[in-house]
Amino acid sequence: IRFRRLLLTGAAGNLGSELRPRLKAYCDTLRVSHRSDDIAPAGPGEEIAVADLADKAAVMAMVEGVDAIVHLGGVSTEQSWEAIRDANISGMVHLYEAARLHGVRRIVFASSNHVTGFYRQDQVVSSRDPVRPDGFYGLSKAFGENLAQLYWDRHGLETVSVRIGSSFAAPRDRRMLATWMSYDDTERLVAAALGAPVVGHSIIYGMSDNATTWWDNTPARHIGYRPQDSSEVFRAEVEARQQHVDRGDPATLHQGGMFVRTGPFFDEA
Ligand code: NAI
Ligand code: 15L
Repeated sequence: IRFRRLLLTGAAGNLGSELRPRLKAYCDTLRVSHRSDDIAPAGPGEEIAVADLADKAAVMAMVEGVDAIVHLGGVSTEQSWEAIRDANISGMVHLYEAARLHGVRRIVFASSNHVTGFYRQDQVVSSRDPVRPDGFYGLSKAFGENLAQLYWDRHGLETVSVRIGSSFAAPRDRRMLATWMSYDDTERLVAAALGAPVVGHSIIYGMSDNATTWWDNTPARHIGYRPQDSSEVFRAEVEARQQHVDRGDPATLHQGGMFVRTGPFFDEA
């Protein structure tokens, strides 16, 4: 797969900084976007687009002329409703409207495992199960997935919604032994999502080939993602570091971990 111009939003974030150099292999020009100009300057084959997702006109300009989008921008943790609404609700509508009007072919949307965070850790769920968001953040990602479905059904704009588990250099705790996705596997998944011939709106969980898992990716087999890493190599070190397991803690019992009891909700803000 090779696009003429690929847009990466959230390019200055944790995952964006990791994917930015890697995505150049898949396009002639990588347009990297961030909400402010606090982003590393454009390198060879790159161009910068500054846009706050809440700013409809700026998003429209950001999307003009691109063939496909890897959408990582947005609020990535449980924050105030207003911040989540602006970036993940309004921002998603701005992005999809801009994509429709500018004829973008496909979007890879960074959804989150927190769409189903209130399932328990002794359940294995698939994208066919009903959503059970663990907060406003997870709910906003469920909205994003539904928006993507609408734009496929109504306008033929394709999306792969990736319910990313934990994409970090290494798993940080016991929970992440199940949810971890290596950066190399993250690149493999994004490449598969961009390159699969037909995706409509597909939902896939973003995880490595971990020994323990809460997610069944069978419904997304057509994307052709084959993880090659596993969290197992970190298990001994993680379990030694975190010896105590509190089974009375909702964060231990549910897939969303700490997110199931992290505010702010209105009365705690
Ligand atoms: P991050 O918080 O480091 O990056 C998100 C970027 O979006 C930040 O640079 C932030 O400034 C930007 N942003 C926030 N509000 C914005 C707005 N209104 N307009 C424009 N930009 C805005 O998060 P990370 O870890 O890089 O995640 C990237 C994406 O993947 C996020 O959408 C996150 O929800 C999703 N994700 C990441 C996971 C992970 O393990 N890293 C797990 C699940 C989902
Ligand atoms: C997410 O959705 C967050 O963006 C990320 O920071 C991690 O906390 C991840 O989920 C996780 O569940 O580990």
